[in-house]
Formats: sequence, structure tokens, C-alpha cells
Amino acid sequence: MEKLDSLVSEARDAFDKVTELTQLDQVKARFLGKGGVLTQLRKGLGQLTPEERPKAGARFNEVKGAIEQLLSDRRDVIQAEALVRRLERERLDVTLPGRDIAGGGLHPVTRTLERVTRLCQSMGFDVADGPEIETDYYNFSALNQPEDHPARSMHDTFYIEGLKHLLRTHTSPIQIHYMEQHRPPIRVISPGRVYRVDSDATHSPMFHQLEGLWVDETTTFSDLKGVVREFLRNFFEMEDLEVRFRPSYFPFTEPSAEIDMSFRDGWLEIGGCGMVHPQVLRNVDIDPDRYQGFAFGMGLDRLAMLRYGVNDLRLFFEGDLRFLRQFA
Ligand code: 2NL
Repeated sequence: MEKLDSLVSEARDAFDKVTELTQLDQVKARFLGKGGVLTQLRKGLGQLTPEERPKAGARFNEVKGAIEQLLSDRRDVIQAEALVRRLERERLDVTLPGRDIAGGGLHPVTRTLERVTRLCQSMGFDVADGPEIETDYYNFSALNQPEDHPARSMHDTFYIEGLKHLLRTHTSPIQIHYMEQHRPPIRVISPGRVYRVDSDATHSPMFHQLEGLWVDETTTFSDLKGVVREFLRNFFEMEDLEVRFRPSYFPFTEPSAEIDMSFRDGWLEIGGCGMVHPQVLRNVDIDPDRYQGFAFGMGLDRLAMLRYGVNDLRLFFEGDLRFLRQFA
């Protein structure tokens, strides 16, 4: 029983040495565990005489209670110290100025798209959208593009799982859908992303087009010239901008022309146009003997490059914020 007296200070010393909760459990086992010192001592009580036993039992309980109290106190201290350390580590200086929220901005091609959309709406055009994955029919056949036309080759077109679906190579399929759903008079523009197997300083595999379509009973080539010229003069805010129509060929227009605009000392090709081919009208169940119309197409990225003075198309699609921030 003498052992009981020194046990409390022995436990105090052992607990005080511990600085981590996990270690504390090990030391606790040494004193209070199944194979611990106290359990051994309690077994020894059985060897005492019945007279000795009550006093020794009471003393045993006293010591056990004291050790349990020491353990619990030490645990509180360790936890409190850990909390102080953590608060110190995670200290927040609430007086620091906040971080700026980076201001976003519209992409220069998006700004151009919104500008041409607004402009065409003011000229009475509706705005239509459509899927970027198209069928061969809407992208080619409906537009009078023959089966053996070079644009249909794998070389120029991104096909998707076979030859039936593809990424649209122009925005014309939007207008085919539109003509299937609307009857003349039709005045619509279709800006959007298009895709071609092509990549260099002036060609990106993804680029943007703007197409316009006007179909009515008396719509003529001179209406086409007036609309395109007015559009370009408004877009570039140049009242004396010259526009030139140069004979060309597209399967979906007849006659067809390239659109050139005056630029520095010469001419710059900016798009193509023509009178909608009678077969295209027939394909959407519009009678070509009663209706006629014109269509034009331009590269939106090209318009954006000219407006903002950018000389490499790829800069638009590399996602370099140092470049893009200049337009926000
Ligand atoms: C270009 C040339 C052009 C069209 C697009 C068109 C659409 C329908 C019917 C007939 Cl639904 N034509 N679109 C016509 C001529 C030229 O685009 O150089 N684009 C960048």
C-alpha cells in the first residue's frame, strides 16, 4: 500500500511530460488500463485481511480518482495549448485590404458580333441561330452543293462518326432551317461559329461568319449592293467607303460575286454574295418563279481584325489575357 502514495506524483510527472493527446492515451493505459498499475494493485487488495480491506479500498479509490482527475486536467491543458497554437497559425489580419475581383470583358469577336447584329436589326433583319453539328443535307445538299464538290472532302470538313454528321462549315444551314420555318418576305441574318480543316496566320479551324438573306418577290441584285454597302459603311463608320462586286462562283447563288472594300491604297476582299440559286429556294419549298432573293456572307473575325487593327487571326483564339484585355 505504500506504493499508492507515490503513485499520484508518479502519474503527475508522467502526464506532465506528455504534449500530444495521442501520447496521453498511452500513458493513461500504463496507469488506468487493463494491464495497468492500478489494476494490479486492485488485485492485491484481495490478499488483505477483512479488517485491512475497507481502509485500503477507500485509499485505493482516492488514488484512482486523483489520477483520473490529473489525466482529465492534463487533457484540458493539452487541448487548450493546441487551440492557442492553431489560432496563432491561422491568424487573420482583418485590416488587410480585400483582393480585387478581376473585371471581365467581352471578347473582341463577341463585341463585333453584337455590333453587326444591332446594325442589321436596325436595317430590318431578324436574327437566327442554329446547331453547330449539322447533317450533310443542311450543310451541303440543300445548298446545291454537289456530292463531288471539293468542300465536302475530309480535307476541308470535320466529319463526326461517319459522313452523315459534320461541324457546319458555314452559317448557311441556319438560313435553310429558317426558310423551312418562315415564308417570304424573309429578312434574316445568321452570325455564328463555323469549322474548317485549316490553320495558319489567317485561318483558324474555328472561325465566325455572318450571313444575310433577303427573299421577296422583287428583291434584286441592286438591293444586295445597297444593303452590303450600307452595312459596311455603317460598320466601319466611313461614309465614303467604296464597295466593289467582283464576279465569282458559289454553288448556292447565281450570279455570284466577291465583295471587296476600299482599304488603304487598294481593295480588300471581305466576303461573298449573290442571288439565291433557284434550286435552293425549291429545296425549302419556295417557288422560284414567284420569289427571288440575295444572300451574302462575311468573316466576322475578319471584320473584328480590321476594326481593331489586329494582324494575326490566331491571337483571337489563344486565350492570352494580355491581348484580350486591350479590348475590354
Ligand atoms: C463568303 C461567301 C456566301 C452565301 C454565303 C447563302 C445562303 C443561302 C442561300 C444562298 Cl441559305 N447563299 N449564303 C451566299 C454567297 C456567299 O458567303 O465568302 N463567306 C465568308
